[in-house]
Amino acid sequence: MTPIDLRSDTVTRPTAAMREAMARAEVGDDVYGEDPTVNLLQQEVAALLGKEAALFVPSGTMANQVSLGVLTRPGDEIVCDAGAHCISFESGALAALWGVQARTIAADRGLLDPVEVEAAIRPAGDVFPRTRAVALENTHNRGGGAVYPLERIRALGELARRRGLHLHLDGARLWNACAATGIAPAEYAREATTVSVCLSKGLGAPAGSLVAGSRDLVAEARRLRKRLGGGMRQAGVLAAAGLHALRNHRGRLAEDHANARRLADGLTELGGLLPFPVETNLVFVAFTGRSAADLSARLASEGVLANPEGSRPELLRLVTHLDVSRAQVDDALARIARVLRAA
Ligand code: TLP
Repeated sequence: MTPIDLRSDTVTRPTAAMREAMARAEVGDDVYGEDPTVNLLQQEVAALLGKEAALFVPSGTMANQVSLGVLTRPGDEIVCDAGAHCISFESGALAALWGVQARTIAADRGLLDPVEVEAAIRPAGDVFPRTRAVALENTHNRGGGAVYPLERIRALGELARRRGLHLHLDGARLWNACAATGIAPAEYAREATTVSVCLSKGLGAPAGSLVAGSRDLVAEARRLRKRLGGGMRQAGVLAAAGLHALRNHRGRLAEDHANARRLADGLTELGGLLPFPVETNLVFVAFTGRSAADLSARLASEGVLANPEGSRPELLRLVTHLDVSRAQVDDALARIARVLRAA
């Protein structure tokens, strides 16, 4: 029985065409700035995001942390949603690397409200941490793949400007937000001081993320990347995969979203409770009286891989992606139905 892997959109394997692009890539030493394929990828992503410059880094975690590292100083505070990836799933990096703390807001679907953000900004004074930045996530992972309304981002941008704060946008799945709404990446990124985007989620590249911002900030990000050991040498083989993904796989994200909706409908028919509407490629589901850990183990024995989401004991997360076809979604639903019947 072939497993159907719905744990994450990070599990995709490079396609044959992507591997070919990787094999053909022109490369050089990127620590010297001499890898032409990395340079091209950085230019393309900067242009897509409407920023002066961009920097290729190995992972989304490094992209977020290098961004937050350039925006803050030790003792500063950032404001973000309580479930934000940059504080929930990055091994305590914000505190460990930069000496920065987070003031969190329990935001509906992870989408920050400007009024609540403003209330969370510290007053001036020696005793207070200095609020330095607001961190957003679009789409929001723990918000079930929620898409930020553009107006909300604009309002947060206006607030940040008025209060002298930076805005960091974790756009690991920004491409999914764009596919869901038709809004251009640069529109979502306009208000942000720094933006991180991933090539290895929905786009299907084997590794790689970028940080985008002003030329000066990106130069500083380059320094922090080196400090963290993220200066890669002939990284053009990875950048080539990223370029291929950007040029060929953004257009197909709508398929993943349609598959996610199909999965969600099927799960609802099986008695699953969906805490959030499905807007993109993430599906959260709970089955009353069943722990997600137990269900995840039982599903694995039927060849359906899905992880407990972690924020509630009964919540499972299922993710559609490049390596899951519509037929496999139907097959997964049939297998899930069997597991639910059996136990
Ligand atoms: N998220 C992973 C897990 O860490 C949860 C996943 O499977 O969804 N920002 C966001 C919004 C993310 O969802 C992720 C990955 C990252 C950053 C970090 O990217 P990587 O894994 O490349 O460090």
